[in-house]
Amino acid sequence: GRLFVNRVFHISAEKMFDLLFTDSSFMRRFMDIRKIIGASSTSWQKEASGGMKRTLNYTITITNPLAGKFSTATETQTLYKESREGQYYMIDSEVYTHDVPYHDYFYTQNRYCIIRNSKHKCRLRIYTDVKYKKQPWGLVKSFISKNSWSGLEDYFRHLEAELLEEEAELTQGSGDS
Ligand code: YK8
Repeated sequence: GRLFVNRVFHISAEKMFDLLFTDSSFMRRFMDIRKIIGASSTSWQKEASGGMKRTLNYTITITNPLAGKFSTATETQTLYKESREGQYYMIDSEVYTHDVPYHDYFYTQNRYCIIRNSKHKCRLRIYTDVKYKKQPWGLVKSFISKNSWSGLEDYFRHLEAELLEEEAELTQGSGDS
């Protein structure tokens, strides 16, 4: 896998969780810019294992010429029971893109760690892996991974940039350090 984001933000851990994992205006705006449309989400629900789960459905707009212009996607997010509100959050997200070539071969697993650094700061880590449901032959596998990595890199670079903008707005004149 790859570590796409690893940075300290001047945003509390709790706020970071709210921005990324609730129906926040930040996330709605970000999806708008990425042309991710028709998003719907279940609420966070308690699991027997002690963790929490929610499922999102949306349609992504694709710029890769090798795929169609749109694909529906399902994202299942699991908040691990080891998470501690305001301190430490670990979320695994599995994303299935249903309408891209070879969609029955792969999915994407993203791991988000939000770690409290101080009252107003947290570290965000986003680690991504392309997983295979069935073993494709070598040529297909490298085709899938090459095209997935480029799309994922673009997405998470952009997310990081938007979070930095949000940080600038939030700290604007607040005097927090
Ligand atoms: C989530 C992984 C692959 C897919 C895409 C496929 C190209 C076609 C591959 C063929 C377009 C928001 C991606 C990047 C679309 C976007 C997905 C996002 C960024 C030619 C073999 C959507 C995180 C996420 C996970 C998987 C990404 C797709 O929050 O290249």
